[in-house]
Amino acid sequence: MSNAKLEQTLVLLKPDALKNSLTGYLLSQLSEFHTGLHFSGTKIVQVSKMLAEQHYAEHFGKVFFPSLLDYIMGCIHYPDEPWKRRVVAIVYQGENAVKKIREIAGPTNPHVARKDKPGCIRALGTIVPIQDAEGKAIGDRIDNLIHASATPEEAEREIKLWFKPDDIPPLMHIYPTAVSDDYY
Ligand code: 3AN
Repeated sequence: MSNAKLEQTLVLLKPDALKNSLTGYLLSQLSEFHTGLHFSGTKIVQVSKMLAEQHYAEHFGKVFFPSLLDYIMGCIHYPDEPWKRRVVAIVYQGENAVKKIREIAGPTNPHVARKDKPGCIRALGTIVPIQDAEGKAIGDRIDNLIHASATPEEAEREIKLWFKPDDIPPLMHIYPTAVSDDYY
């Protein structure tokens, strides 16, 4: 029997998680033992500006948008080592995958996470003020270690953005896939 009907969600281990060697901890927190979920895809991605803009399209035009792009592209945590600018992108699959991973990730804002849900992943994050050219504070950058899709609809959009169909084993596909006979 395949897992084809089970929900999928996208997780990104962001550059601050890599920089602080938290990847092992995060993977343990998200393991099958804790969540009952399974990997169906994983890759290391050097995030292009186009991918970052597409992923965070809903925040386009907000004051923190440029710093959000720099953050996910790794420019903030690896300013002088461009080869280290990566995220670990993972598709997890299983019953209620979106909700289960959001629970473990916790609230978006690390201050709120520490107050309301101590022990969650984002409780380990930080908030950095953003300044304009004159040094005036204009907003915040939220470094919260992990991205987790917010809804099954968002998960589908994001997984299709980050992964190609053949990055995921055929028996774990949950979205219809066009097949071309031209080259086979
Ligand atoms: P979540 O990541 O919890 O789904 P979203 O989708 O609202 O939250 O935001 C995506 C990312 O955009 C967040 N992880 C955070 O880095 C950044 N972000 C969201 N809201 C703000 C804000 N008010 N100020 C600064 N950064 C924000």
